[in-house]
Amino acid sequence: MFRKILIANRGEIALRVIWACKELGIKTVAVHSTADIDSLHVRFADESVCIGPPPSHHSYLKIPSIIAAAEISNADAIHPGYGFLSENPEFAEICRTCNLTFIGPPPEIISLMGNKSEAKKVMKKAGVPVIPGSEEPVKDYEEALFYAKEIGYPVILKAAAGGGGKGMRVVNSEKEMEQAFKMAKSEAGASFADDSIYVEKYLQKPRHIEVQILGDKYGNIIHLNERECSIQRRHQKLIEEAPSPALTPLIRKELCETAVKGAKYVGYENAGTMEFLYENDKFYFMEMNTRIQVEHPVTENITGIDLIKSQILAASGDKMIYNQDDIKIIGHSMECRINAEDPYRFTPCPGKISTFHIAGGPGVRVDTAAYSGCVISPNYDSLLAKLIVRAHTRQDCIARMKRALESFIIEGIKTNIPLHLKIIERRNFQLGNISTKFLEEILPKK
Ligand code: MV4
Repeated sequence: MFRKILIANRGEIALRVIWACKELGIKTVAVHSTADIDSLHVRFADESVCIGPPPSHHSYLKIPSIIAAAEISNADAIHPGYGFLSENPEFAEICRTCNLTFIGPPPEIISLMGNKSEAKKVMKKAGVPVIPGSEEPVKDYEEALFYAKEIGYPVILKAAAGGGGKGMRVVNSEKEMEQAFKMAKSEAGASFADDSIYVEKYLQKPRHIEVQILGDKYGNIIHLNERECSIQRRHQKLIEEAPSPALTPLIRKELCETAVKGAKYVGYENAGTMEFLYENDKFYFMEMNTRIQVEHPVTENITGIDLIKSQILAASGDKMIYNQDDIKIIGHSMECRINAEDPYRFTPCPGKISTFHIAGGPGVRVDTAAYSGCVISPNYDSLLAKLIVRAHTRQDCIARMKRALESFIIEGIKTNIPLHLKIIERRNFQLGNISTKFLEEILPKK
């Protein structure tokens, strides 16, 4: 087991990792930018190291500073959290070279899954259903036209190096292709080192359903069921829940077993997520995320498994202690991401929080690094807190979420709590009739 873990992150996820380490008896090292000197992750870690000025590129993304911090503090492993360096294969490789255990899958797997078109290809080979499309990136718009004709319009152009929405263009007809291809390619080139574009059938109103995977170093891989994350805006998830209200037990089993088959095929290890689009009772693999995700607590709630501890144990070489049959779904769980932003304009709203009183009571969990008097910096993402509830049924979860949102007091800055209340009060949300188009359909057009 590790003696000391450095946490290469900030905010609520850095604290979440510290809690897991404390319970496992592992010492912790926080790293922080100068903007985060008063942060709770710095206060609660056993040691802390300042790694640079506020901009992420000069601190939380700066590999040499983080490696140096691990070496001077004599840490034996690094937990990357989510975002920042969590899916950077070079970082995982450098950790390996420096004899620091990267808590996550090996760099080869991060790299493979980082190329979305390669990932699709390997999953197809593994027998996982994928969205119909070009198996390789296309070299020009004429080749894109060829595939589009074959699969039928509308199609979507995606950046192979992308994920999360950047460099995507929907193409409704032949005449839109040339321009859409150029736009997608230049956007991909500007955002990523690689401007390759591939083509796939565009699904009009899919659900986003993802499967949580957990593997050890010895080829034992299980799934921890699915999460539904269809409530998103501009590829930022707002509400996640588990289990998905859309799946029957039969489809759930098929989806989750397919995800495990795919993960086994690539020799996956540690925690990971297979993302699927689900439409007309069929699911299609989209991407695999090789990190712990923001929404992992809803899975912890319905399975009773601590995913962060599981990551640490798996990385240290422990054998999986669960069989698939040990995993049962217990009740329902839902998470609202509380952001420091204008609830309808969606502009970030940094500043000082004057009052911060979290929701509590039965079945409520709040993962946050905020407190009364803390300052939300404009340098980082606007996630302020994750409000997570659990209850026996989805309906009870929604009622619990409503009263928790109403009793969460945040003053001094704007938050999206009013938007969350509006969403969960919608009839279609309550009925579980949601898709990736839900938010766009209920928001006033500007
Ligand atoms: C799609 C799609 C429809 N058809 N691919 C958005 C993020 C990126 N990871 C992939 N995305 C999508 N890919 C096909 N073939 C619709 C989306 C999409 C979406 C997916 C999940 C959650 C929210 C979304 C919002 C808009 C579009």
